[in-house]
Formats: sequence, structure tokens, C-alpha cells
Amino acid sequence: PQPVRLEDYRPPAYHVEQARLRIDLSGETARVDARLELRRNPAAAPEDTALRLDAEFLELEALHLDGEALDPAALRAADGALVIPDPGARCRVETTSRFRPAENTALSGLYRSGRMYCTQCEAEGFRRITPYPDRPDVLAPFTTTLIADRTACPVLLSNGDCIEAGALDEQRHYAVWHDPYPKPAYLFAVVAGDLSCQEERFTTASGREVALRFYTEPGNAGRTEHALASLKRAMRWDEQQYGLEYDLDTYMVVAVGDFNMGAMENKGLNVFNTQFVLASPDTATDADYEGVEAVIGHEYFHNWTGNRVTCRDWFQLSLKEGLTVFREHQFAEAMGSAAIERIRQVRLLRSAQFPEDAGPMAHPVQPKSYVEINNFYTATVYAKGAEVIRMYRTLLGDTPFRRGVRRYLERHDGEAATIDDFLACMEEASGADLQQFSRWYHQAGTPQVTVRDEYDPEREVYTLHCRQHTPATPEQPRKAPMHIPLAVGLLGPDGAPLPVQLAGEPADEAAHTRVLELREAEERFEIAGCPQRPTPSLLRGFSAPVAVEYPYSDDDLAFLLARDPDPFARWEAGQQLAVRVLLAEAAGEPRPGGLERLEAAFRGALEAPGADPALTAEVLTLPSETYLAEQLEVVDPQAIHDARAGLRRALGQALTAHWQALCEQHPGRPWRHSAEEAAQRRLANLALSYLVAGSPRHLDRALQQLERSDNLTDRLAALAVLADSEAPQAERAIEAFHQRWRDEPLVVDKWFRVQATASRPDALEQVERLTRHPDFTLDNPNRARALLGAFAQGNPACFHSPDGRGYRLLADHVLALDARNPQLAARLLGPLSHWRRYEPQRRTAMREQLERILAQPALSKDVHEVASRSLE
Ligand code: B3K
Ligand code: ZN
Repeated sequence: PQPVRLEDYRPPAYHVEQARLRIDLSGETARVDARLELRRNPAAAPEDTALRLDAEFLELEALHLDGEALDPAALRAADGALVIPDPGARCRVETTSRFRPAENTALSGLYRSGRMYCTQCEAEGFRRITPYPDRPDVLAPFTTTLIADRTACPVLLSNGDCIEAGALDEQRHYAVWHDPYPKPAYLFAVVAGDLSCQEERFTTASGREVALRFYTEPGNAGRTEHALASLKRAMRWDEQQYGLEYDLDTYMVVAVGDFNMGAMENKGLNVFNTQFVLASPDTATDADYEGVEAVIGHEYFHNWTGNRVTCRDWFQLSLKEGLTVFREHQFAEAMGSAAIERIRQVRLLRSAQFPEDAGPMAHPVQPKSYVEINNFYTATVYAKGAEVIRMYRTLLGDTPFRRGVRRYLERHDGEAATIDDFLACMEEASGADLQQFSRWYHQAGTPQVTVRDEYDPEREVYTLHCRQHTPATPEQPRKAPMHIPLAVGLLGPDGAPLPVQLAGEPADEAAHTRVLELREAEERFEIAGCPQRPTPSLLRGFSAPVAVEYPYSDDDLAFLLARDPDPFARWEAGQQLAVRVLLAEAAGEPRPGGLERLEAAFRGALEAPGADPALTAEVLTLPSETYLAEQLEVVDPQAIHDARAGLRRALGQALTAHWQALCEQHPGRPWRHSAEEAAQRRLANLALSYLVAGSPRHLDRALQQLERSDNLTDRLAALAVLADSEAPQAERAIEAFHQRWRDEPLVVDKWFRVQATASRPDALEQVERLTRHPDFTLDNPNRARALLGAFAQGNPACFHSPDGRGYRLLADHVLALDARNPQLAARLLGPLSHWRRYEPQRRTAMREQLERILAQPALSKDVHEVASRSLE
């Protein structure tokens, strides 16, 4: 397959002035009649006179150009597109096409999920509905007529406003929707089905009334309360923070059980994976409640950053995704605890994006080429992209940053923009020169910052020497220095925060946290007015997506954990301390006194008066096996797992009384969704897991909690503890849980997930067995991810079984899935791409599976791209 390159971008030859669709879903075969009014694009190159209508998965029945019939077969290009050589300056194209939604197992385009019809068009699904210039820089107003069976599909939805509806005949009815905002085809959506609706109203800041409608299949009615409340908070927050209001009379959200990702921001008609919209105490954990609020916010924020201003091409994807993830993060920080949110963002970045940036799929936030765009909806484009946006704010200040966002949205409203357009608005709004900063978009790899210091007691000057280096990544052997905001604080020997005053600057500019701007490969910063040698607190708030190295002693880390006023830095110090102990243990050279020191640190955190339980829980959570593996050149997952499990056991025993006390306080009262109570549950459940890690005699406590809890958070925490155990009563409890919840797909997903990630030696056999369970299916992405994705990503020790069985299991399923749902298959394949990092036996076994996959005939370009890049 040929790659698509950014440098080959050409403006579209034609604009669509009007798109009219008539979609008839009343039979097994869908019939789509499209009428497009087109006009030549004056900005197109004069030689670009051909009109290209992308098409795939469609049977083309008829094609008319300005009323004259053409033979579609004669105009079809090798990739299925219709190419009309020179249709003139203005033209009308009419097409009739057919396809079978029930056979659309790729879940891209228009498909069936359960008994409903829905669509997913981003990135290139619209061409599976009707022939069209399916590229984000072609924006058109759409008018869509939907026709379906009256009883099977009483609800008919599309973007914008419903302008007409009625009966067609005895059996069928129709609805006409018009979306006045010109949009690219990837934001198009239709939904048809027998759906329940929960409706509420929202009054915008300027007094406009908006109807909020949440649609679900009838069995899920009543589970949209939390999502609706979240949406209202998001709408209000965007008005207050950015001055952005919603712009249509209705905002609709539909919950769909079969969905390749989290949700989709279609204009006025979001389609959501049930996982990110439905929430009830029995079917969603505290983390799910937070996930719903985050994704509801994210898709809503896209209405401006993505929809009103969209992307010129898919190389600009981070223009909408990085910015929208950043807005989602800001929203979460405003609704809950900023420090906790930040810690979670960083955990995710480090466990998903850092490895990606260090592996064969590494690519810049703005990639230069792709084979299959769906492979580039990555942690780099999303999470690192969000960090880049955050750095603008850190460097420019909040007010200039917001001015820059406003300027970007005003200047490009109704247009398809580029990352360069955004950067230009930021420069104008702040007066800053961001040329070096723009490397964050173009250079892949995680910059490594090495800090050394010296202290001059005579001059009372403390000097920080900073060196930066970005490792080579595929196609980018040499890197230029980055513009890095490094937030620094200083602590005196007694723990008091010291002002950071750069030498030569007036004292009143001193602050307790100071952002140093790194621009050179090597540079130094002199800090004046230090009567004693301070302890540096580096990268406060995680001010840049980099890895910092400084030769802290274990004492320094314990000191920072106890005393740093920046909660993120406190947490980070604790994590680094644990990393040292764990890596030494995994290498078979235990760090003398390491366990005692960590135990003392944990005890300190548990006993700290007035501590925030949410932060305590984060501090007491050991770094993940993935993050630990990331610190090593050559990875032995079993050694890492054993070290971590051993430390958990030791801490479980050493602090038994503390864990017991936490468990006993819980649960104080009936379940309620609130951040405070969620933090308490998190802490109590962490305590339970340490207790049982310390001794299996506490298993009964987990069994009791499973029986008695009134909510899924506590039940699932107990279930996870039980799933690690091979005791017969634990196995019976797991079975009983399935019996009790077998009719709730989202709970059954969790049941699979808990067993896939269980810390027990036979988890691999268990996963093999579960792939044959009657409730397992590759046809439902949530289910496939719950078993196979969770296993490959969340159970390193068993997935990386040295005999290669875990790899084979994954490869078998990737191949089985590839013909049905290539997007999902390519996603699941991801963990195999890191084969080079592992010790020789595993490395060879992983490579063999990648080679075996690549040798298959008729591989999708999705899977082909991941497998071939991995082996390059
Ligand atoms: N924009 C969609 C993602 C589409 C993924 C297509 N493979 C959801 C989101 O980021 O909000
Ligand atoms: Zn998004």
C-alpha cells in the first residue's frame, strides 16, 4: 500500500455547495441517493480538473452528471473511487448506491449495532455510505432524508434540526434533517432505531434554549442521568473559560454497544460507546463515572475545536485532538482536584505515549506520512498533543493563551485549518517567537533532560546545569534542541520553600515555582540569594513531556515526598523512590535499606495529618509494570512482576494494621457519586489489596465485600483481589458474579478484564479458556478489548510467557479479526510492536508472530502497516 504524505497535499478540485442525501433503511439492503451541487475550487491547481468521489463497500447503481447518465463502472479507479475527468466549473452529480449494513463488520460507515442503525465516519467512513469527496477540507451543508420501518425504527436522527417528518406508507416513515453549518463528511451521522430518550434543557449564557437529548436502547433507559449532568457542566464551563456557546437548538447523544473507540463528535449528534455514557451504581465504577464526564466533555468541546474549526487534512489531527484533550483535562481539573487529575494524565502519558515514542511506531505529533490514518489516532497525537497545548499556556501565560485560542477560533470559524495556523495565532496573541517551539510538532521521541547542580556558599548562588537530548526515532536520526519549559522550585534544609530568583533579575520577580526556558543542548541557570544549599524540585506539575534525570539520594526523595509543596512533585518523588527499589530488586541486586525506606515513606503518607485521601491513594500505588519496563534497556517482564508482587507482599505485611484500619472504616455509608467518597473507596480498596497481598487469610474480607457492597466499584475491587487467588472459594465467587451480572454487557466486560489482568501464574491458560466462553466474541470491540487488549497490555508477566503462547494467542485473534474489523485488529496488535525491548527468547518469539502475520495474504492495510513498521 502507498503512503499518503503531508508534502503531497493539494487543495480539493471541487467544493460541495449542497449535499442532499436520501437514505432508505427499510430493507436488508440500504439504498442511498445522493445529490451533490459542486463548484470548481478557484484555489485548486489549474491542472486538477478531475472530480474524485471516494467510494468503497458500495454497489454503484446509477450515476448522473447534470442529469445525464454515465456508466459508473467505466469511471471507477483501482481503489474504488469514481473519477469524473472534467465535469465543468459547476455541476450536479447524482448517485444511487447500495450496501448491506448488517455485513458492515468493520463498524466504519453505516452499520447495525444490536437492533439499531448508526454511523461512524471519521476518518474515512463516509465513502462507505455514498460516493463523496471524503476529505476534511471539503465542507458542505447537508440535508438528509431518512426512511425506515415505523415499528423497527421509530426514531430517525441526523445532524442539525429536524425540518420535516411523517408517514410514507403503512410500513415506513421518514424524517428530514438539515444541518446549517457546513461540515466535512467525517462529522456526518445518522441513527435509526427503537430508542428511549431522556431530555433536559440548557439555557446558554446569551439566553438561547437548547434541548439535550440522550438516546439509548430501552434496556438502558435511566442510565444517562450522570452523562446529562456532566454535559451541562461542560457547556457552562466552556462558556466561562473560553466564552464558547453551543450553536444549535438540539444536542443529541446516542449510546451504541458496538463501537470501535470511545465516542464521536458528529455535529449535533454525538455517537457514544455505551461505556462512556451509561452509568449506574451497579454497572459503572467510580472510574467509569469520571470517564463518562471526561468523554462527554471532550466530545462537547469538539463542537468548537474540531467542528466549527476543523482540520485541513489528517496530518493536522492533533490540531483538534491535542487541543480538545487539553480542554478536557482543564475541565476535569476544574471539576475535581487539579493535582490528582494531573497525576492521572501523567501516568497515562508515561505508560502509553512514552513507550510509543520509544518504539517502532514513534511519530511526531504532526506525522509526515501514513498508510492507514486510523493507525494514527495515537497517544502521541492525543496525549502528547495535549501536553504541547499545555506548554503554550505555561510559556505564554493563561491570558495570552486564551486570547490565542479565541483568535484562532474567530479567524478560522467555518474553515479547515492547520497546526501552523494555530501556532501563528498564538504568536500574534502573545508576541512570542514560537519557531523553536514548533519542533514539538515535528520531532518524535521523548526529550531526556539531565540536570546537575553546584552551590557557591560565598556568592550564595545555586547553579543548575541542564542538558537535553532527544533519542533517535524511525526516520529521524538527529534531533535539534527543543524549547522546554522546566518548572523548578527550591526547598531549604528545613523544607521551607525558597524564592527562585535568577541572578541579575530584580528580587520581586522571584517566585516559589519558576519556569526555566530550556532552548540549548546545554545551558545553565544561576539562582541568587541562596544562603544554604537547597534541594531542587524539578518539573513541577510535569511542565513538559520529558524525562528528567537528577542524582537525588534516597534521602532527597523521601524528603521531597514528605515536604514538597507541589503535590505532583511529592507524588513523583515517591514514585521515583519505588522505581529504584523495584528495579534493583528485578535486577537481582536488592537496594540495601530500600524496603525499609519505602515502608517509612508509606507509613508517613498514611499517617500524615489532614492528607487528601485521593493523593494518599496515588502515592501508595506503586509504579506500573509497564512504566518500570520502560526504564530498562532489556526487559524481563517476569522479573519486574516478581519484584513488584514481592514488594506489595512486604508492604502488605509491614503495614497490616494501617491497611486493616482503612478497610474497617469502609464503607461508612451508602454509595453516592462524589469525588471525596470515590477517593475514600479507592484508598480502602487499595488497603484491601495490600492486605491480601500480605496474607491470603484476608481473602474472606474480599468475599464479604463482594457479597455486601451496594456498588460496582467495591465489588470489582474485591473481585480483582479474588481473581488473583487460586483458592476454590475465590473461583466460586468469580463464577457467581458472572451468573449474577450476565445480562449486563458492560459488567461482563469487567468480568473478563479482571481475569485477563489477574496476577496468578495460570492467567494465560485462563485467558485461553475464556476465548472459548459463550459470552466471548470478537464482534463486539468492548468485549475483544476487555479480554485480549487487557491481557496483552495489563498482564505483562503472563502475556510475555517465555514459550511465546501469549503472543500466539494474540496473533491468532488479530488474524481472525482482520478480515472483519481491521481497525480493531491493528489496535490489538500494538503490544507486539515493542518486541525489540525484550530479552532474546521473548524477542524472537514476538518477532515470529509479527512475521507470521505479515506473511498472510490479503492483510488489511491497517494491520499490514503496524506489522511491517514494527519489523523495519
Ligand atoms: N474523533 C473521534 C475519534 C475518531 C477515531 C477514528 N478512528 C473521537 C474523539 O477523539 O473525540
Ligand atoms: Zn477527540
